[in-house]
Amino acid sequence: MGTRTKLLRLPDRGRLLVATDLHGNLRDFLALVAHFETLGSDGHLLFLGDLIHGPQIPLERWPDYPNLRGRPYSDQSPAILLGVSELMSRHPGRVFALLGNHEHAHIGGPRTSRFVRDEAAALEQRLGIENSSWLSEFVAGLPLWAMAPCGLLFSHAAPAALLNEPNELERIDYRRYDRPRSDALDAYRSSDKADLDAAALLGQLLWSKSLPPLLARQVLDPLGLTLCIYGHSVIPAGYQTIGAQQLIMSSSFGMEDAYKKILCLDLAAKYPSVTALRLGHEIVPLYPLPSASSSHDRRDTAPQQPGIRPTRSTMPRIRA
Ligand SMILES: [Mn+2]
Repeated sequence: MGTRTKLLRLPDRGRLLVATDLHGNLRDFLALVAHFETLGSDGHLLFLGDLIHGPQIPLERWPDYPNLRGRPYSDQSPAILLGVSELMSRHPGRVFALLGNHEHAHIGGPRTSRFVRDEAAALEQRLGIENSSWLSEFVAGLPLWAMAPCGLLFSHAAPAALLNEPNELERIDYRRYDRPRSDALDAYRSSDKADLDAAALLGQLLWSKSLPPLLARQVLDPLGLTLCIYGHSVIPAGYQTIGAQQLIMSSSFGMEDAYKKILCLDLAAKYPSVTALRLGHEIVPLYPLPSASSSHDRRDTAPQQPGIRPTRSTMPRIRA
């Protein structure tokens, strides 16, 4: 896989915005970009996966789907991929995305079928051959975990992996996975770590909904980390803590606007437990949008960056 790594190491200074599970919601993506732009030149942005695959049903039929809370939208995954790619090339080393199970579906993972029978096939049909090939390359290069010196572990789903050291993640091949069983964690807990098959590990890492508090400690302690933060599940209130070391967040999908949450963190700080993540400080509502005068970074009054202009892109042009 060349220089591709499954583990992203975040810097030890600057601000970090974190959002998860956009599922093709372009309006929420642009709201997030507005937050990012208030951070100025030391801002970083991390997506915890599932950028893509949103509802493709007529807006007036939303009431027929009880899981579709919030303001109706139509999937705009192609525009989000273009936007993320544009942000990454405009802000090198400051914009990151982790692999979610919906991205994984494009490179051999289980085909997701929340809105159509095969969401990966449906999106690739919209993208066309050239852009689908770009998408596979992009997804294959996404890391699974991000670690920050401030004590945080980020992942898409619950980080259900007892690693002795984080480089063990590199054994994973995204093309090989085992679908997790409901008892996978128990089996894993009692098994010898060295024997854990990398394919089983990948399945657990992309699909586990949460960890028991004791297991979270066993995951984090060997890595010298204090807190894990992930998405994947819809939390109607926007976030939920489990014990002292886990925060599940919901930024977009399945949410009412008023409850959508993002994180705004100080990479130079220390976060010893979930109580260090305070509503209104580290846990920030996605809406209302930040005004020009309010900045997440109280030390920085750098001028705002211009908005997204699709002028230069590493991604081929998308068909309408
Ligand atoms: Mn997911």
